[in-house]
Amino acid sequence: MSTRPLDPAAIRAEFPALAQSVHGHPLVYLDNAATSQKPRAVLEALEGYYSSDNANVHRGIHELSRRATDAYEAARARVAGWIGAASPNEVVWTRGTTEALNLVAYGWGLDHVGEGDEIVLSVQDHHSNLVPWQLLAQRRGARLRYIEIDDEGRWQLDDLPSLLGERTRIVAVSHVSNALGTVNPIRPLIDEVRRLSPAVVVVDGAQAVPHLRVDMTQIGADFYAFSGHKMCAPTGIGCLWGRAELLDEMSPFQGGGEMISIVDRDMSTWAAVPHKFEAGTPNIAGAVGMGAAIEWLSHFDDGAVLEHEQQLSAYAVERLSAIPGATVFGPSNVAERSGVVPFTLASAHPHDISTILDTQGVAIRAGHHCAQLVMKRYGTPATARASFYLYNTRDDVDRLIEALETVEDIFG
Ligand code: C6P
Repeated sequence: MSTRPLDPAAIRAEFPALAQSVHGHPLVYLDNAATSQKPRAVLEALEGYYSSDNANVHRGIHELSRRATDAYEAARARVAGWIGAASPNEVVWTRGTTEALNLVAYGWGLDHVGEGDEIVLSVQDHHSNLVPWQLLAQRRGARLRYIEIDDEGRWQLDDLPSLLGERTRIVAVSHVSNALGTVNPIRPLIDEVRRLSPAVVVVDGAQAVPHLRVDMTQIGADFYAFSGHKMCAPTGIGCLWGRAELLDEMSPFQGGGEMISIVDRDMSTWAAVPHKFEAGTPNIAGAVGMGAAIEWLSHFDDGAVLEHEQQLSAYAVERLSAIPGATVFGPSNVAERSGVVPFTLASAHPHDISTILDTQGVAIRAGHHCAQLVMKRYGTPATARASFYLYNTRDDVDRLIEALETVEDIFG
C-alpha cells in the first residue's frame, strides 16, 4: 500500500468546501465529529457513477445494472478489507451508525433478550447507542445497567464485575466518545465481558473508524457500526459489521424487495446475508462514494490521522486552558483522546459561543451532542465542541482562540 505524508496544506487543497469564506473570513471547519468535508476524489466518484453507471443493482441484466452492481459490491469488499472483516458478506450497508445499531437491536435483540435479562450500556454514549436499547428493554422487560465514567470521561472498568453476569445479553458501548473525545480501551473491556458473561458486544464506531485503523480480528466484538459521512464519504451510507454466524441466524430488520429468496402468500424466505438486511433499493451512489473515501484514506499511514489530531487536541487544550473561566472536558492524557475537544466558558453559553465564532468564520458545534447522560454527569446543559480532522492545522486552532477572544470581549 502506497503511503502519503499527512500534509494538511496539501490535503486541504483537495477539499473544495474548505476553500470558501464565511461571513467575510476564510472558513475554519472544526465540526468534523458531526460530519467531515469531502475530497475531490469522492465528489468525482459520485459524478462518475451518476454520469455513466447509474442503474439499479442486483435486478437488471443490462450493462449499466451490471456496472452499478459491480461498483456497489466492490465498495463493500473495500470496506471489508479496510476493517479486517473475514468476508464482504459480514458487511451490511445501512444508512449510518444509527440504523446499524437499530438493526442489531431489532434483528438480534428482539429474538434473544427476554424478561429479566440485562443490557449494559455506558453513560458516555450517544443517543443512537442508548435509545434503541431502551426501546428493546421496554418491549422485552429487560433491565438496563450502566458503566459510569470518571471525572475525565473514562470508563470505570473496576465496576464491571458487579455489572456483568449470566443475565447480561448485550453490552453496547462506543469505541470513541463524540461528547468527550475519549478513546476507550475497547479490547480490555471485551475481554472482561467474555470472562464474566455470555453477552454479545455491540460497538458504536462512528467516531473511531474515521480516525484510527480498526481491525475486526483484533477488537473481538460481535457487531461494529459506523457511518460514512464522518470519514469523507456521503451522508446516508454506513455499515454494520457482524460475525457471519450471528448475521446468518438473525431475523431481517425490514421487509421488501432485494432481501427475499421466495415469496408466497403467507410467508417468505430470505436472501443470504448481507442482502437479507438490505431491503429496497439501496444507496448505491453512497456506497460508491464510501469505497472512494476509503481508497483515498488508505493512502495515509495507519495511525497518522489520529496522531495528527492528537497533536492539534493537545495544542487546543493548552490554549483553551489559558483562558480564564474555560473548562475543557475529556481525558487529560492526550494519548487517551481523539480530535474532539469539548469546552465551556464561564462567561457565555455554548450556543452564544458558537454563534459568535460563526461570525468569524469558525464552525464548531454547541449543545448536548446527542449525549445528554454525559451532560448530566458533568452538571452542564451543553458544551462547545471543536473537532479536528486530517486537514486541520495549528492555524485553525489559533483562529479558534482568536475568535474566542471576541466572545470574551462581548460577554467577559
Ligand atoms: N454524532 C455528532 O455531532 P449517524 O447520525 O447515524 O451517522 O451517527 C450517529 C452517531 C452515533 N454514535 C456516535 C458516537 C456519534 O458521534 C454519532 C453522530 C454526531 O457528534 C451527530 S449527533
